[in-house]
Amino acid sequence: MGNEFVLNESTLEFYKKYDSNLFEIARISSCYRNVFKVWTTDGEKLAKVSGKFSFQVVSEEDMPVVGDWVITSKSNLQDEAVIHEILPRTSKLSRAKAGTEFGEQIIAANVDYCLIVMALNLDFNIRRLERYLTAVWDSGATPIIVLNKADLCNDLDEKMKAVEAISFGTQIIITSATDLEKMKNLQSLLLKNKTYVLVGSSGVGKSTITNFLLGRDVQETTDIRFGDDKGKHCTTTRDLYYSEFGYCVIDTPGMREFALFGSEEGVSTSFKEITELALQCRFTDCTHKNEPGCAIQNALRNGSLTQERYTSYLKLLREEAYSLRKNDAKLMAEEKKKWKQISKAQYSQISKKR
Ligand SMILES: Nc1nc2c(ncn2[C@@H]2O[C@H](COP(=O)(O)OP(=O)(O)OP(=O)(O)O)[C@@H](O)[C@H]2O)c(=O)[nH]1
Ligand SMILES: [Zn+2]
Repeated sequence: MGNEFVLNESTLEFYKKYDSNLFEIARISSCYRNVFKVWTTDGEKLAKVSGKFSFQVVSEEDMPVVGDWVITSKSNLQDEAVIHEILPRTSKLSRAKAGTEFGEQIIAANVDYCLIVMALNLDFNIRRLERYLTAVWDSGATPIIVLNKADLCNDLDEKMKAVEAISFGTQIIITSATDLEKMKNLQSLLLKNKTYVLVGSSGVGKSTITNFLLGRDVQETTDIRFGDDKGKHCTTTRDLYYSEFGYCVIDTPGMREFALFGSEEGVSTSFKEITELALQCRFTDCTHKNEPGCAIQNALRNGSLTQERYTSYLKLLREEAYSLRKNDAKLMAEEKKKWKQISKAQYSQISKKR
């Protein structure tokens, strides 16, 4: 298990420039400070980045994260692999950094589907679902809505209608940990060779569902020990799991704080009807406040757009703009750092010549 992963065409294309006798493609299954766990064709191994790799790291995003495909070479040293390059990411799930820190922190890469878990009882909240949908669309992964705890819900039809109204054809699956048929149905819908993550608020049943999907108790599986940089020992579990059914599930602690980050694209995808309405406004620069012929104000008046949803849209737009501004500042800081590095390298060249 685990070493049968299938690579897509672009991955193989990327790999072509490497000598397959010396290098292989591996997938990051866990990250620690300077050590990684990777799945290789010979199973799971520890890995570190090469010296050249670490020299080229400018920001955190240049470091491998769970789910990354990487090029590794084997070293004789205790069967430790060396990471040379990260393959282009097809998706990245991020969280905005806390407080005054700039930018995004990538939690996982190359996720195909994101299961947004919402409980059908107390946790049920359409505005929160909108937020998750937006963030998932931003990440490059495809959202799937999982409505869990169906056993605790007695107005399922009503709630389904509310979800359908905002999800634009996103797949919706109803589950309950108490109903084996429903759980098996969810499992049967997951695709081979695809990578899934579960997001959602605390207590909605993510761990319960993950355990079922992997057919085991994740908390109790394979702890391995290894020495870190300082020769200390730490015990830890991995974050990327291969199921015997052929799909992967990433279950990483940071995912629990998966929050908004990124472009306005996610907002316009998850609020498609508002984006489309805005195109019908008489003025192309309509601010949708009091201009004549404003399609959004019209929709609000005739009730086809609810005030709650429009408020939610404006709020998410504002947050996205804020995280973008934070990121701009971060990019500028990185650019500066890069130039410092370059000029330092040039300086040492000059001093060598002397
Ligand atoms: N009645 C009912 N209880 C459920 C269902 N799914 C999970 N639970 C219970 O809800 C509680 C929380 O489930 P978890 O799987 O730990 O939820 P989580 O989303 O992983 O929570 P965090 O770890 O806090 O993020 C547990 O007591 C579960 O047994 C369900 O479908 N129906
Ligand atoms: Zn308008």
